[in-house]
Amino acid sequence: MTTSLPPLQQWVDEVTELTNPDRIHWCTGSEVEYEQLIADMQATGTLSALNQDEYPNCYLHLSDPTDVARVEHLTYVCTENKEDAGPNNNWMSPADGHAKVDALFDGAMRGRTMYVIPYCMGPIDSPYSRCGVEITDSPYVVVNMKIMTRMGAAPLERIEREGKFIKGLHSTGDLDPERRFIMHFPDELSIKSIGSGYGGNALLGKKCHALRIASFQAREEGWLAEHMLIMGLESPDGETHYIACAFPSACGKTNLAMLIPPHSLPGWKIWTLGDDIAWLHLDEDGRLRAINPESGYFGVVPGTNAKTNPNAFDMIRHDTIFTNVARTTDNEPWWEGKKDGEPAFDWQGREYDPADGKAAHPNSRFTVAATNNPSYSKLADAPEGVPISAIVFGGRRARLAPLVYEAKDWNHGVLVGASVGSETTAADAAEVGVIRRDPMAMKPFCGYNFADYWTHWLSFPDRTDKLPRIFHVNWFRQDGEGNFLWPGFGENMRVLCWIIDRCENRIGAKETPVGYLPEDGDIDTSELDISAATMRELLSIDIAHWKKENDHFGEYLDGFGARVPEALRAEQQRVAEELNQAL
Ligand code: GTP
Ligand code: SPV
Ligand code: MN
Repeated sequence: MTTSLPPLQQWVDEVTELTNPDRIHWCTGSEVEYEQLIADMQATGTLSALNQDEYPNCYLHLSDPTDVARVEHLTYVCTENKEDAGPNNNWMSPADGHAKVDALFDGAMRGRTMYVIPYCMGPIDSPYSRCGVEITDSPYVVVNMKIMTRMGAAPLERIEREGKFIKGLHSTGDLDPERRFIMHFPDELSIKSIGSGYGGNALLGKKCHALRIASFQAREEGWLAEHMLIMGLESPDGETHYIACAFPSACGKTNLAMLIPPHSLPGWKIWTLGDDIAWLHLDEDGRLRAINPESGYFGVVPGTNAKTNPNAFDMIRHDTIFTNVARTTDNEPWWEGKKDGEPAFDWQGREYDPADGKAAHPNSRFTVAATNNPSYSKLADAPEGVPISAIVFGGRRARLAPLVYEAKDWNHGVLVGASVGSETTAADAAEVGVIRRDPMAMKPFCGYNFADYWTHWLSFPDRTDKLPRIFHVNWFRQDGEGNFLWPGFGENMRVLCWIIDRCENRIGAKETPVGYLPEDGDIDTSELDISAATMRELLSIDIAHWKKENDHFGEYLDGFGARVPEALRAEQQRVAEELNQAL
């Protein structure tokens, strides 16, 4: 297979010339191709089969131990003007960026096969979908892209018809962190990534294309590319509301997107459309509609068990690629929080010794087709997407943020999203557990200056009066001893019910300087072992602490200088004044 599209053929030829592969393989996306790659990788030791009786078609990949997470410090946005990338991104000029990585790509595929992967982000027949081509020398990337995207012959046909595609060049290089770079060239609609084989660094359709490049395009074209799950909540009388939720990496999107409601809420049903990325467009009626550009999940494994996330626990029992988990003596995958079995070998393939640390890497992941999910929504394939009733921001905050609150209006909601703070997690290679600003959960993923991004968000009320309501949740509030105050997981449904009631104007709320909070008793806690005092604590607002937070956010905005939109400043100052009055 080659292509009838000259610019694509020309780019493949250029890359061939630069990287010098032994062979070129154009991916068709067929099952036969997938199985052949799985067999090849078992032969080379890149993958090993897990217990096929208990975990049919499940395989384990162990990364290089220095290559187990995204690397924000090595991720760049290359624009002519540094200000366009903004203080939120590492910057290089396009010329320097190309020079830096092209030197590393020179001859990088010698002795290897070069795979050409045409892919489509979003339903193949959706006007909202966008295509790309990833060139890689990693068969692990190919099989992951097969699960995570619509890949192969059908996307190639669309690319040839439209003549448009994002160029993504990837090589694992020598996996030396000193020679690892993830470069984005938004003006050229291209990506170059070298030196990592891991997830968001290497599966270029995901964070590189569907968030960094797409967010840049979305601003120019009037839509949004966001780090959001999409889920449907079907009530006992059969009415379904769709919501989109942005939480930072490893802060609960996958788990929320496929939760099973508690027994005390009979008749409610959850439908999953996506667990990580949403593309949001205004439709002709002015409603915000979402599609999930992905077709699979690259989800955090630790913590997944039959109680916390039964849908995920079932879906990763077959046809799943595990990355960096541990194994039992029976060759079953094992991870912290599995609540079943014992580790025999750790994520580096060594005999398990607790002195070496955790058995599974905290950022170990499963790759699985979305259709494996028992709560998969067929509308995930609908070209028109689904209408969004509520946008929900959230973070991992031991203190401060209450279980749930609602923004007063869209502009206030933009402030709420922009001021998301969260404890860092193992999803990035940097330090874990420190609170940082993660606006809209997009700190690692916004492909341009955050100040311009907030301006873009604030432009939506000029275009429609049918925008969704905006909320904030926090499942991670702790007591003095470090225990979570809220049970989380399926019980989060109780909070989502309040959100839907608010959207439908079925319930009142308490007005505070930070937003609308549930009245006592309005979050249904029936059959839940939680005291009224704990609920009060979960829904309490510490005005002095919020004042500090608001001041801190004001200083953070200062770092973006004159580009910060006036309306965001005004919101921050309005809340500051309300907090002062309440003090
Ligand atoms: P990315 O894929 O990195 O973008 O992350 P994500 O937002 O999809 O996070 P995910 O759902 O995988 O959750 C990450 C970790 O948080 C897992 O270890 C979960 O077990 C844990 N977690 C998820 N939801 C909850 C919750 O409601 N309460 C508590 N205490 N932990 C949760
Ligand atoms: C995240 O870190 O937010 C992820 C995993 O979803 S990765 O694909 O590596 O970005
Ligand atoms: Mn993510």
